[in-house]
Amino acid sequence: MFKKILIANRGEIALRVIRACRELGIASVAVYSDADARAPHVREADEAVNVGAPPSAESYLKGDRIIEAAQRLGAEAIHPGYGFLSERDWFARAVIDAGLVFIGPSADAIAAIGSKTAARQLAIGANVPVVPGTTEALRDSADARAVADKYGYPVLLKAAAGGGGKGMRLVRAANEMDAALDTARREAKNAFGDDAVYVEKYIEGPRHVEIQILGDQHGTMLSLNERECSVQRRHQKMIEEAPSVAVTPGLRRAMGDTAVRAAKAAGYVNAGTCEFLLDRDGKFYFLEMNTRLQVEHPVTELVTGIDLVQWQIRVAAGERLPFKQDDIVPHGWAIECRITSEDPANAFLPSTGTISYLHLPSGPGVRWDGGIEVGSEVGLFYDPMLAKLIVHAPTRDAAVDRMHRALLELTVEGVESSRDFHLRVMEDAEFRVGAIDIQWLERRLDSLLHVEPPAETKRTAALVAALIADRDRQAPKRASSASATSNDSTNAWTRVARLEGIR
Ligand code: MV4
Repeated sequence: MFKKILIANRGEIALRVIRACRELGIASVAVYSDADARAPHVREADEAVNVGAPPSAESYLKGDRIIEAAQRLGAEAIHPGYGFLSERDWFARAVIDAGLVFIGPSADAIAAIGSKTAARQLAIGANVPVVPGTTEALRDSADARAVADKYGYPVLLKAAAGGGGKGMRLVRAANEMDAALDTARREAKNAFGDDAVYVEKYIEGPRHVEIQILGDQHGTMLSLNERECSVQRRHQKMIEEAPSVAVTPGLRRAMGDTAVRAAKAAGYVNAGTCEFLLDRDGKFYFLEMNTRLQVEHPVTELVTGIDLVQWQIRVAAGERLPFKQDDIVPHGWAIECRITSEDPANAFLPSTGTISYLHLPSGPGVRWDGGIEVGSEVGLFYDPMLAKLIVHAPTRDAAVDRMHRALLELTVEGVESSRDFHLRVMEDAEFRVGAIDIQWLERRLDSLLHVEPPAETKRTAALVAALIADRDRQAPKRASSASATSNDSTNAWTRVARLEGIR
């Protein structure tokens, strides 16, 4: 086993990896930018190295500097977390060339899976169902129309080098093709430096269901079953759960076997994820493969009982997986909410500031994977995800109730957060029964943001507002005009109640 690992990341995922290291008796090295000198991951690691200025391009993306730090401090392996350098094949290669271990798949596997058209070809070769469409880049719009006629409208244009929805364009009829192809090419060129675009048949109203896989270096490749990730906005997932209400035991086996076949065909080792669209008829289609640990890995950990980060480290050190596929049975239900510093009432605009107060949920079945504390500065340099709140309970109903309870316990002050938005989702009747697809959140957003607060909250808010008004009448010079006189929005009332009443 390794004696020391460098973690090429920040925030909650750096802390998550530090925790795994500590449990395995491995020393941890953090890296940090000037903006993160006092961040929790720097304090919690055994050692820490400054790698540059606040912008990611000048610190967390400086692969050479990070590798040099690992060598200098005697780390034997690098864990990339997610985002930043985690899916850059050149970084994985540079780590190996420096005589270190990259905790993840091989550089060649990352490169092969990174191209969407190459991944589709690989999937087809492994008898993995893909969405009907091409595996070659389109030549021109006449070519595109000919292909679309073959599969039938609507079709989607997708960037060959892409992923995550960039360079994607829906085409409903032939007369839209020219303009859509131009736009898709321009977006693809800007985002990936490659304007190659291909065509897929458009699948209407599917779910996003993904399979977690885990493989060792001795030929064992396992499916750790599905996660349901349909609740997302503009390709940003907001809520994930495991298992999925749409997946029967038979479908779970079929999707798991498929994901394992795709991973083996790619020569994959370590943890990875196969993304699928699951249509209304229960048919599934391979979309793409993510060659990293994912943000939502905790829901899989809670229902399988397998510590994914520990096993990433252990298989990277050459250990064998001791599990058999039949041992992996989901237990209960897990839900994760991504708590972000975004203002749902204001089009999810990122909010900045200093965390001035923080009360964390706890109690039965509650897990907080966070990267913030009181005093943390939340700026615009990095991702707005502050933490993940994850719950585990025997059934989906109990998990939704538990998440609602845990969100009620959570207070974040100093920045706007998605907490109230997540509460509204837990109260939503459609979410409650799992009637969700990839368009559900955007369809439902307006009504979610304009619900009446519960009677209990309004009563508390009214009481507190009356007390403040009374205080202000007695001491007019100390009056805070903002709180006592605002009567236009229930938000201001609930904020007053939370600030003054509950604390
Ligand atoms: C699709 C699709 C419908 N039909 N492909 C979005 C990002 C990229 N990973 C693939 N995406 C989609 N591909 C076909 N043929 C719908 C989406 C899609 C989506 C997929 C997963 C999760 C959320 C999504 C939101 C909008 C569109």
